[in-house]
Amino acid sequence: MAGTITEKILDRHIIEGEKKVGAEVALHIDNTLTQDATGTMAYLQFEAIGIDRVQTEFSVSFVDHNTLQSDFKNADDHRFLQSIAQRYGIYFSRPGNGICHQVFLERFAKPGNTLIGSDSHTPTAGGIGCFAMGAGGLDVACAMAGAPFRIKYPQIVGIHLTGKLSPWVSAKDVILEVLRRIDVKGGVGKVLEYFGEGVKTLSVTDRATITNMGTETGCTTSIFPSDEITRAFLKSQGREDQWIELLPDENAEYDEIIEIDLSYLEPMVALPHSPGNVTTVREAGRIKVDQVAIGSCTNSSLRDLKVVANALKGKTICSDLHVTVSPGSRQVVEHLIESGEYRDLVRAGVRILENACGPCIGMGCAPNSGGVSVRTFNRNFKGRSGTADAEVYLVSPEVAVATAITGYLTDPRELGEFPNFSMPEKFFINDNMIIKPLPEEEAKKVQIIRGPNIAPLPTFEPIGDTLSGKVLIKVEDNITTDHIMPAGAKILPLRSNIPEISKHVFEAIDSKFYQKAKGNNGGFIVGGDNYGQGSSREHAALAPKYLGVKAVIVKSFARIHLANLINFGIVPLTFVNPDDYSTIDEMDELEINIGDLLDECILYNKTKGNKIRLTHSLSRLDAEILKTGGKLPWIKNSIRKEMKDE
Ligand code: MIC
Ligand code: SF4
Repeated sequence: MAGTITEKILDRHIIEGEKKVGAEVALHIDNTLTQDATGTMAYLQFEAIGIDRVQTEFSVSFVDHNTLQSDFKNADDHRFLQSIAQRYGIYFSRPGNGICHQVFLERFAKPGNTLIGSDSHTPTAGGIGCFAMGAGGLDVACAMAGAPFRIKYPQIVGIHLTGKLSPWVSAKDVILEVLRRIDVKGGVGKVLEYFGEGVKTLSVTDRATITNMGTETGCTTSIFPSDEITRAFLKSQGREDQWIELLPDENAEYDEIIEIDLSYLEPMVALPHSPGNVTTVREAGRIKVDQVAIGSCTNSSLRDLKVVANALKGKTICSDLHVTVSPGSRQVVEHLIESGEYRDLVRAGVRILENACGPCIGMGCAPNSGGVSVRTFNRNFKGRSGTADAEVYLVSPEVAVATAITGYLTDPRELGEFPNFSMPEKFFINDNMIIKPLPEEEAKKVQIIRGPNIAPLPTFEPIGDTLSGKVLIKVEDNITTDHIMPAGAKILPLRSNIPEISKHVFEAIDSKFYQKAKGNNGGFIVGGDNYGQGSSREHAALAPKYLGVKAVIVKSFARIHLANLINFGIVPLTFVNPDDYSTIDEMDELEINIGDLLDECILYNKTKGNKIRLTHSLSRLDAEILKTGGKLPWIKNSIRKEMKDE
């Protein structure tokens, strides 16, 4: 197989390993990004590695998730992050500058580069032809220290785009269509690579909307070519010199092809409570709506907000609902102000929020009880909005604005002509909220500011050959990291304090989980398929580990969470026979002989008196990391050795 973009980039970045689907390869990582909610841990871990300065081409630290500052906690994190960025040679995007993925796309992302970010929507940069993956904070810390990032060599799925989108249909509908077809685990182990004539009809930010939400398929990443449109975008951002052409060869072969004729697409919607629960807005029917929330890293570009502003021009939002807009970046805001479109939004009654994640991660603007919220975001997991019984629908900015006007989930084609607006040829470039790395000698003098919210990293012991304990919880398929380690305005401020945040593990599913884990000296988690889908938050592994969870036994795992479990010394095991799932119950007493973790192992269910075969997808290195008690203890010597051997 030759000539896909994925192969071209991987060929230039593979340091070790065989180019064979499923085989582990080690990749050189050019750039990293972190955001505040995962960043504090990532930088504490980077410090623990003991390297003096980041080893990447460049690394960027953003503050965008947690900006409420309802007490000292957030503010402590922000101070810590700024000082640590200065100490170790990292760019720092100050709070208020914008959502990490939007700002990274505008000001940093480079076609042909590899990027990992401690946020699952890092593939947004795939819109510019960057091979960008979400990862746990510890893996990002390792990449900052110069270590390679390991992935399973992916299957390459070609998504062949033909035709052109109709008015009122946009990039969000394309990715919702992909999700309709392959659902929330259809992308596991795969890269979704877009090609074909239809690609030329999509702008870079359209493409970024698609690669952003590709994450919801569980894929390793999604990527678009870097073509003349990419060049024009980089030029408009004053970065044309960073453009390289990156096209698939004529004879590029894909492991699988998905055909999408853009002209046939219509406005789509993901119904509660899964991004894969997709249908057309037409089929969903007229649903009464209480809130419309526009923004997030999926749909907060200038183009998206211009659609909203222009459709609302001279109108007032429906009196029955609230509308929020969270712009993606200051650049977007500046343009909206300059063009007068900001005023159109304000006059229509929109509540304009900060350029940050905001309601997407439950940081304010939770819907009313049982409320219906229509959002341009990428996730609608139950409770994520901050209201346990809210119903969240995911749509394009076009559907959102039509809904804001009528008060019902509305097909935007009912609004008549698509509004006319123009995009700037050159964006306002103002990087005054991005603090540049200091020269090395000056950086060494920087004092790191650690407020009381920055708790020390917990340490863990090596793992023995036999694991025993009780099943603390048994869960179903598609459990998200939001279920395991909730976020939102109450819990997000605890991200830098593992003992505190661990009190909230599985809170929404089982309010007694913390007590059970404590009372039984830890134990096991049993789950179904696609366990740990969603975010990259390593707290969903780190906090259970802190509570003594020894192994997670499921039918299958989501990629980033699986890596996080290994990193923190929780053994990830899968049933050889998925039917065995039904034989285990909560509070069963188990004993698992894991040996050296190079083979299958046997679970002995003492309560039921039966034996079950378990397996795993661990490499030799993973097994070694696990047995050492996780990547942090392993890292101090091994990472340094790995870097010396290169
Ligand atoms: C999310 O969208 O769930 C988040 C919040 O951005 C997470 C990261 C986190 O939990 O801090 C993600 O997607 O990785
Ligand atoms: Fe922020 Fe939401 Fe994007 Fe996560 S999905 S990075 S919370 S905007």
